[in-house]
Amino acid sequence: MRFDRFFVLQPDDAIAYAKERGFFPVDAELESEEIGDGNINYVFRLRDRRSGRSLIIKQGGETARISDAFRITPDRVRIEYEMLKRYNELAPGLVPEVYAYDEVMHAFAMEDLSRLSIMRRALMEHRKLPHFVEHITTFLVQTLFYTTDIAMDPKEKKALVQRYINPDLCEITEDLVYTEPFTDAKRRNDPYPPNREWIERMIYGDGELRREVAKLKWQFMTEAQALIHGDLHTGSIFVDERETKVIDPEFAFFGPIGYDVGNVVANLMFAWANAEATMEDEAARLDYLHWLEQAIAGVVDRFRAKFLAAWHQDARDPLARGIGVAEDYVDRVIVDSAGVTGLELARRIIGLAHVKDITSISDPEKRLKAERTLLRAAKVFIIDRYRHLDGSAFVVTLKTAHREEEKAEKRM
Ligand code: SR1
Ligand code: MG
Repeated sequence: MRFDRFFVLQPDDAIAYAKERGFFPVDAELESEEIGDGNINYVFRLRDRRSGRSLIIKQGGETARISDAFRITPDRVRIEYEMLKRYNELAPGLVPEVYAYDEVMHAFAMEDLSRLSIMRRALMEHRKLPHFVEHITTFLVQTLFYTTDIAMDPKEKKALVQRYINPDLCEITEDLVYTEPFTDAKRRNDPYPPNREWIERMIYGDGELRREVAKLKWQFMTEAQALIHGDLHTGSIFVDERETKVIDPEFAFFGPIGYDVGNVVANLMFAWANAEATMEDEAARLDYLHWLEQAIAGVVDRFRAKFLAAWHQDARDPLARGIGVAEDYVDRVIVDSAGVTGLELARRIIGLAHVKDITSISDPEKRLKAERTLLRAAKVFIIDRYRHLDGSAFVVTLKTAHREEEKAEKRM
């Protein structure tokens, strides 16, 4: 057999593999394209010219695609496959279907979603997504609340904690999201050169910021609150005007719920900064920014409302029924989400894994302004996270940072 030992597939290998595994008949006229644009894995789209049927094969190598410096266990592919199956049960319709996992080739097959767009691209085209807030908050509550000790049998939950221990991928997040953006500890940060000096002064030079980041990092490393996605940015979501599908849960493990919520919120803010910098028509720009602000606030507020509803309906722990217990719990999750919003904003600007929303801003002055606005907001989200308890507080921090950056620009 050709596929009884691991190697990284090329597009032609993927055709042979898909036929051998029975995903297509041997006489199918397959075309194969590697379409992965993430930092870590390889993604092949296979399509039968005759029937039009298509399928995705996703494969993980022993190092990250972005750099061989990241050696990461291929067991992450098993985690991703199992998570997608679990999500199909917890949040049906909001993830792709998955078909088969191969532990030798570190690959699995899943539904082709190419009728949809990667959300980051859709937002950079300034498309409004009328159902996104409802879909993503349902996804968040279904996958997060229902994997906490409040909703699960604690022993079953502990067995899952063991099953989804994910040390290599957690290490990437601990380094790239928590440590390096605030210290440049491994000397591999990659700030936009005209912004380097500002970042050294305003970010690396801020002791209070580092102290609060340290608390958030220990929380990420120790709080097995729920089975989180672990990388829920807008490159991990497919959308159109009707559908939303979450992909890529290879960073999943039992961690703080706010990590997922904060990632969604921060990535809507990257879209906000992109629209602010690139939309020339003022009326269209203001309209789109308003839609994004409503989406940011909506994610926080609808998450909170649905989380409380799920709690009041399905909490199993007798202590969870006490007056105010659910509200205190969800308030803390929102505060944690604010902290993570700040971390994600900072790391995508300062660290080595950037986002196109920002790097594609071609006017240097506008890119600087976008970056500094988001970094000012990031500091407030991290240091003053306790005063972010509802969606409007998140929007106020973003818009205040924008006004402050405008004032600072005028003083220069
Ligand atoms: C080496 S991986 C860099 C980043 O890409 C992934 O999507 C995660 O966001 C990770 O931090
Ligand atoms: Mg990914």
